[in-house]
Amino acid sequence: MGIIKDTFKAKADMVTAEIKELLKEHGNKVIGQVQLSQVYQGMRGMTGLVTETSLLDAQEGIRFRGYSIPELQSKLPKAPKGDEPLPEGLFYLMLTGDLPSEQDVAHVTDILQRRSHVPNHVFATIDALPLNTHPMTMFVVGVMALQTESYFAKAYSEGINKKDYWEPAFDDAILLIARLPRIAAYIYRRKYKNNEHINPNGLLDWAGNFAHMLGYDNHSFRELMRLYMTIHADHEGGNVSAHTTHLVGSALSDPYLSYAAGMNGLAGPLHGLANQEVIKWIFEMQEKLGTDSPTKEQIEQYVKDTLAAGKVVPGYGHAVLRKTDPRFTAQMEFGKKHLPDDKLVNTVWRVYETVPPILQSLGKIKNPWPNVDAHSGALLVHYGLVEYEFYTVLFAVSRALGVMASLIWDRALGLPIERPKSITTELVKKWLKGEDEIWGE
Ligand code: CMX
Repeated sequence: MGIIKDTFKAKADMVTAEIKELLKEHGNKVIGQVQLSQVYQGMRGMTGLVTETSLLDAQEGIRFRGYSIPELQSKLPKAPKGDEPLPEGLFYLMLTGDLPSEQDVAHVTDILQRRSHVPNHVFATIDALPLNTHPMTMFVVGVMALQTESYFAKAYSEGINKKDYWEPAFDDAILLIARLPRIAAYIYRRKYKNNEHINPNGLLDWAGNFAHMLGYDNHSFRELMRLYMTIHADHEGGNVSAHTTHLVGSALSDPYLSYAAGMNGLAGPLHGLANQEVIKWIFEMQEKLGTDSPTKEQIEQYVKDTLAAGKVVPGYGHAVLRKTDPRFTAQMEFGKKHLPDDKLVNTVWRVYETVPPILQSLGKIKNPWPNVDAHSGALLVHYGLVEYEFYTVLFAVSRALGVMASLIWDRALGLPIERPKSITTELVKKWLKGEDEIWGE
């Protein structure tokens, strides 16, 4: 794996030295204040983690090592005759901090291809699950079965020096990323396509080959997968999937265990599963209204009915973002370019015109704008990938790029086991009366 590993190691040594210096000089600087409401409300806005790979700005959206999504679309290498970035390039960028050359990306593609063979017991384990198992459950079970391959777990049991943790973590991460498309495609073809599997095409890039193994082999679907795998890869460190991967990894659970834990979080409807919920919600709306092109007035009523039933409008809102998610916009641009007349995509755009003012009028929602999940399903349906329960698996394959790059950094930086302090309401009440103290005040 030579080049990328050496590049990473040199970078990691430099950053480790920088952090050591930084903490020596500024380690006791106060970063912010914590309010009681934050402790009860999901630690929102509380800074407590370091994640090197990307940073989220509430107004601007995500930046990967400083680059916005449109910048990535113009600066990252592309497939032949392609316009969308190759996600391997984003992985290189997140891992090393540097924009890759065409050659760097070809190197990553090559590394992934060479390691993409999935052992048979993984397929056998997935096959043991009933066909009605949710694809995300099959996916996580598949990842857990693959854990038998962990270099990290083996090296730890053999007594590895802590300075070297990063190396087997690196090897595990690469192997996992290389194999996930095959596992995901296997689940898709098993569950929805009569168990008729498609062999990998070793001449294609990572996302192009994934599209091929899923059975969608035209140029624009491959382009969609390259874009999709790029924009879903990372969203800084505090979201449930990234944070869980980091947290579980901090116990020195190996990358397979950590990633599987993170993906169990991605499978929640307020996080990654929202992509299936969005399209399900739109299909149900179409069925209820008896039309595949609902008007704005019809959508308005349907949104109000959803809220009155005590449900969320899937695909809208965000814990950090306060504007339309640039990942939504990137998909909208893709739609305008490749499928401007698609009825479902046009419905998504009409929903976009309708939902924000309604959510805003409620007065309690901090972000009425669409997130990444509001758009993705409609594009997939256009190409025939209509089985929406599978959508979160696509998200999960992409998310591996970000959380694995971060996990390698965690081990290289020697980050310790994560262990924040929790309190009881009993203590809070005593503290408010001045009868007790809260540790760390
Ligand atoms: N529809 C209806 N109500 C919503 C809402 C939505 N889309 N978004 C937020 N709210 C409600 C919250 O449930 C909360 O209500 P209560 O006070 O009654 O509990 C209130 O508005 C305030 O919430 P908030 O501070 O604006 O949002 P949070 O940071 O608590 O939650 C999120 C963020 C994403 C979980 C929430 O907006 C949501 O549930 N959205 C719909 C699900 C979704 O699209 N999730 C995907 C997010 C992106 C991803 O991770 O993939």
